[in-house]
Amino acid sequence: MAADRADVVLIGVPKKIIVDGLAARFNLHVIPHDANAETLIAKVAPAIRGAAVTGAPYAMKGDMMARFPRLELVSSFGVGYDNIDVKYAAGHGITVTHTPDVLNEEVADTTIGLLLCTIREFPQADRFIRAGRWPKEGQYPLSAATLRDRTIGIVGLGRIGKAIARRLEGFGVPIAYHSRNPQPGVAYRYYPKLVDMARDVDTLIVITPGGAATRHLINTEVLTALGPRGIVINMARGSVIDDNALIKALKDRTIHSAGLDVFVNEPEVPKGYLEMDHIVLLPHLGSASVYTRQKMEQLVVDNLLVWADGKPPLTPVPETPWPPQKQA
Ligand code: 8YV
Repeated sequence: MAADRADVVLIGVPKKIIVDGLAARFNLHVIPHDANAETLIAKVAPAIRGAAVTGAPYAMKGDMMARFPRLELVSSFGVGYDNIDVKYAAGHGITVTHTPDVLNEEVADTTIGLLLCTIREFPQADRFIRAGRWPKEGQYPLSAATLRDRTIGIVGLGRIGKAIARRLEGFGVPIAYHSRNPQPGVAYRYYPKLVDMARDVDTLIVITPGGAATRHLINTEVLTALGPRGIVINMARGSVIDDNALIKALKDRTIHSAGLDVFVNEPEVPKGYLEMDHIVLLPHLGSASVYTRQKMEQLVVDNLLVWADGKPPLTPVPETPWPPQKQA
């Protein structure tokens, strides 16, 4: 059914491309982040047929979806959608879309940047100059780690994992991967068990979806297997790492270092990480360029526009295939 001028809510940060793109076609209701939110939701809820969610920490859980009885489509910003209750959506005939592919290369670029910064200590060296230490202390110490003698294990060889692996091929380092199933047509060594891969490599790049299935995948057992040369790069979700285990391993130096782009309670970062100078922390920058974010925003809009034309949404998540099927 075509949905011209359908009522659509926007939950999250009112990003310009999304607001302009949706307001041109729908009755758009931007939910404010103040005491007026409840009043507006209560007023518009019966008419709402579409929603745009502009990324974590904003979410669309089942209790929120339940407030919109005519809801058909949730267009979510970001490739990860652990902030959206897709199980509830699947059970209620609601399609969820996300923004895959348009960010693959950017996130892969950021991963390589974070990897090199972590291995070669570039942020620490920058701080060394700014603190006026170079003239006093002489050359910044040689980095204990190098990419030259490393073996990389990628945790999650999806679209972004493959883009990272392609780049690493250019660096001439051996690559292995762990995921639930082996990937067809991939020559890298596959490990069905993460702990076995951790034992054989010294660098883990984590780029697997978040959510319950991967919670605390990187735990004490995996970090112990990784060993004292170990480096963990997390580009996935904070939930994938057991922070207590990682902080302890880093403090005790039972692994070498870590580069973290994501955290469980963003923008809060555990104090244990902030206190350590030998790791690298980024404020969730994976896809964060104007160029890539514009493409992601446009895809949020386009999914709603094609749905409004009665056509299949462009990028539904696998849990809610199109056309939607209401459970009996
Ligand atoms: C976004 C991301 O920064 O796409 C994702 O899953 O983690 C990032 O690209 C995030 O969605 C913004 O909330």
